[in-house]
Formats: sequence, structure tokens, C-alpha cells
Amino acid sequence: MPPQAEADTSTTGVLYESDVQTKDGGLDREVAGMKYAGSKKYDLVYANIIWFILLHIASLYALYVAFADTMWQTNVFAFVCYLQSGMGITAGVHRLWAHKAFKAKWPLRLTLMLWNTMAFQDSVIDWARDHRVHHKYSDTDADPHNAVRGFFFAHVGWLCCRKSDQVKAKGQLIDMSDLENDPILAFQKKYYMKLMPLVCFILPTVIPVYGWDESWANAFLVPTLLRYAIVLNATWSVNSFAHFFGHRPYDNALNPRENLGVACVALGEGFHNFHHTFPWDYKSSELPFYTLPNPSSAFIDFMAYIGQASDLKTVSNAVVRRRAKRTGDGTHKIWGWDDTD
Ligand code: ST9
Ligand code: ZN
Ligand code: ZN
Repeated sequence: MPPQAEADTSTTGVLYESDVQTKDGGLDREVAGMKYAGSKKYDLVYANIIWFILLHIASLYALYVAFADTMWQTNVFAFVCYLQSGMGITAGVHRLWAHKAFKAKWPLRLTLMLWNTMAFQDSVIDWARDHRVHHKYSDTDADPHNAVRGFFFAHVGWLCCRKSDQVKAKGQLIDMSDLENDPILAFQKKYYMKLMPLVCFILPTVIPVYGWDESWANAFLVPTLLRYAIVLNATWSVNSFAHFFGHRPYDNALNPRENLGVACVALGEGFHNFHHTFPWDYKSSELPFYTLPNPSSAFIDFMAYIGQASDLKTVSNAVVRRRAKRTGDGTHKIWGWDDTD
């Protein structure tokens, strides 16, 4: 810990006992000897493996159907479902709940909870717990999707086997009381297995059939299965592509990277070196939404404009610039505000 560092949990909401915020706005992480310990036996979960294989085979067929057979209304509807369920992940469980990067009134929280359930990535409380562990123990054995275990493990492999003892042990130290005490999130967790099939699978299938006479098969394949698989892979890409490929303008010592391709499919979540350096910033990016693609920031800005979101946390340009100069890989001029002065 640098001598000038001081603990400050007021700005991030996700600082942990070993994290301290430094004067330049960065985080010093203590990984306590948790680096990847080498080859490991995986306790495979065959039901998940079979389900993901079937989902992806069906989605490839659905992609063909989307071009060859569906009504245009169904494709527009599928895109809207992608945006809604994607926002439930990015603006919802990621920025609002896992990182507390802004505050939201109950109508927005309820909407984001339903959109999040539509994405079927498990309850907000479970997702946020894994994600807080991921930030605190990034790229170590206590990271649920430790990228040091390889691209495939970080992308989907981690969902096909039991979690390591270190993940569970370190995860138990994470304070989740803020989310557990939110009645909207407690409701989602309690009724997840009823709510999720309804909003992720049943409604997106039924609406096109009764709304504009789409066939049952097309409605199930395109806005339901294909949309679900796309949002899953877009999310997983942040753990895989954005932990492997791209520049590191803010902290060259961190594995996560800036990846424009991922940002494009993941509604603005690909600026991952910035995000791991400054996890409490509501934009998950240095730049505002009108400079690099970031629909999730645009959404949060709009919600603030109509009074549904408040206390949007962000890092000042000066702090970002100083940090980039001190620990970045020299590519900040590509990704951030001009830092030549
Ligand atoms: C999915 C999640 O896809 C994807 C998350 C990706 C995150 C990306 C982040 C990047 C930034 C954001 C970008 C957004 C971009 C969005 C773009 C949109 C366009 N700490 O889990 P279990 C304990 S999900 C502490 O079963 P197993 C705990 O006691 C896909 N303790 O562990 C727990 O009991 P409880 C859909 C922990 O048995 C108990 O273990 N879902 C922790 O090892 C059992 O928990 C699926 O397919 C922890 N972190 O099984 C299901 N974790 O909960 C997939 C666990 O009661 N999952 N414990 O406290 C599973 O089947 C299982 O979780 C498993 C592990 C097989 C993977
Ligand atoms: Zn990450
Ligand atoms: Zn995060």
C-alpha cells in the first residue's frame, strides 16, 4: 500500500477490506498469494455443457431462420429484446448493482430487474457476488472466470464446472447486504425460477405469435433462443476477448483491455482496462457515449435527465490522465481525452 493511500468506500461501493483508493483514483489490490496455481482438475457439470451445446446449435439454425423466414416485425422485436435484456446486465446488475456507480428510483430498479431476469444470467445477487469477487481477485484462482486459465475457460468454461474452493471462500467475505436488503432484488432471487422462464422464454415467444401472427417456431427461435445466445456471448466476451485482446492505456499491470469490438456488441462494456482501473465510473469508460459506442451510458444519462437516476459517479479527466501517464501502456491518446499537455 503506498504511504499516501487512504481507504475510501464512499465513492465506489465495491471497495473491499484489502482495497484502498489511491490519491490518483486507482485501486491497489492485494491478491494475497492467490495467483493461478497451475493445472487443475475440473469438476465438470454435464447438464450445463449439454444445454450450452444445444442452445448454440439451435441458435445457429435460428440465425438462418432470422434471415430466411421471420417477419420483419419479429426481427425488430428480437433487437428490442436484445437491448432490454442487455441493459438489464450492463446498466442493471453491472453498473447499478455490482458497482453502485449510480442510484436509481424504484421504477427504474424494477424495470432493470425485469430486463435482467429476461437475460437469464442468474439472479442479480448471485451475479453481483461473482462479479465483485472477479474485480477483487482478478486473474487469480479466486476469480470465478480467471482468464489465466485460458480464453475458453474465461468465456464459457467456468460455467461448465464447479467453482474452485478459493472462489467460494473469498466470495463469502464479500458484503452483499446492500443488495440482499433491496426488496426488489430479494423478490427476484426468491421467485427466480418462476419469473425467469416467463420473461426470458415465454413472453418473447408469445408476443410475436399473438401480436403479428408469427409462427410459434420462428418466435421461439429468433427473439427467444437466438437473442438469449447473443446476449450471453456478448457478456462472456467481456471476460474473454476484453481480457485478452486490446490496449491497456490506464494500467499496464492489469490484464483487462480496451476492446472496441466487444464494446459494440456489449452495449459499451468493452473498455475493460478503464473499468478495472476505475470500477465505480458509471460510464465504464473514460469517454461519454457520443465519442465511443456506449448505449448503456446514454441510457443512464437519459434516466438521470428524467429523474430516475442520480449520483452518477465518475472520475475526473485530470485523475484519469495522471493515472494513464503513470501506469498506462502509452496508448491513452487513442482511447481518452488528449493527454499531450
Ligand atoms: C451467465 C453469467 O452467463 C455470466 C456472467 C458474466 C460476467 C461478465 C462481467 C463483465 C462485465 C459486464 C459486461 C456486461 C455485458 C453485457 C452485454 C449485453 C449485450 N462466492 O454457483 P453454485 C457458494 S449465467 C461465495 O451452484 P457450483 C454458495 O454457497 C448463464 N460463495 O456453485 C452457493 O450457494 P448460494 C445462465 C459462492 O456448485 C454455492 O456455492 N446460468 C460463490 O460450484 C453453490 O453455488 C447458468 O447457465 C461466490 N462467488 O456451480 C447456470 N459462488 O448461492 C450456470 C458460489 O445458495 N451456473 N458460492 O449462496 C451454474 O450452473 C453453477 O453456478 C456452476 C458452479 C456449475 C457454474
Ligand atoms: Zn474483467
Ligand atoms: Zn465490473
